[in-house]
Amino acid sequence: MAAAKDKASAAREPSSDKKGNGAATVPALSKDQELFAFREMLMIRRFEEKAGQMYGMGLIGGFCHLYIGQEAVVVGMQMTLKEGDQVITGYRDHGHMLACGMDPKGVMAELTGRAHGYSKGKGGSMHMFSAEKGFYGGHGIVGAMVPLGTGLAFSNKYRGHDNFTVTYLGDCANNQREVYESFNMAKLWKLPVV
Ligand SMILES: Cc1ncc(C[n+]2csc(CCOP(=O)(O)OP(=O)(O)O)c2C)c(N)n1
Repeated sequence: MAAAKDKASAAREPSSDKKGNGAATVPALSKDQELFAFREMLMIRRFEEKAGQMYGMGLIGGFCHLYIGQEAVVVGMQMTLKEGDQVITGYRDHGHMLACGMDPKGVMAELTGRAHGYSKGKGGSMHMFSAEKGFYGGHGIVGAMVPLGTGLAFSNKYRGHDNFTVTYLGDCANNQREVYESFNMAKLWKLPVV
């Protein structure tokens, strides 16, 4: 037990190897950052639990893809971004919207088809946007966010903006043609792809 505890605390120590040569690197988060991350993840989890419940009750029409279990992915990524960076994803998008700082009430209003939802109640779970918060959807077509995200990244370069575009995709999108075409375009436009 003691050994397991030691291992757990050692894993949380920031790595001194900044180059990550062979060693796993753990970001050094302050207590405030950890609390922020925890609150964000919990907010997403509670939102999704409620959305799932409401979907089961027939209060949400159309599709409703939940992000339960992946909260750390969007919260961690979001904490690395700065003002003006963009985020785009597929249809499993509630967690991304909340992590981007979109109003949970606006997202829930959209899910329940209300006029004050992010797409005036006409888009639903898969189609919400907020350019103000840097969130570019919400796309129902598997893989479609990749060329769109590449276009966003190109717009940053074209306009001389020092910004980053995060494009999320599921593993099922990996063999879609447009993903490879996007990589080719990114190469042609000399966009740094991480
Ligand atoms: C071009 C296209 N083909 C098929 C579908 C139907 N479809 C909806 S969800 C899905 C699976 C997607 O899996 P993945 O991208 O791994 O995302 P996950 O649901 O696992 O988060 C498919 C094939 C679609 N929406 N778009």
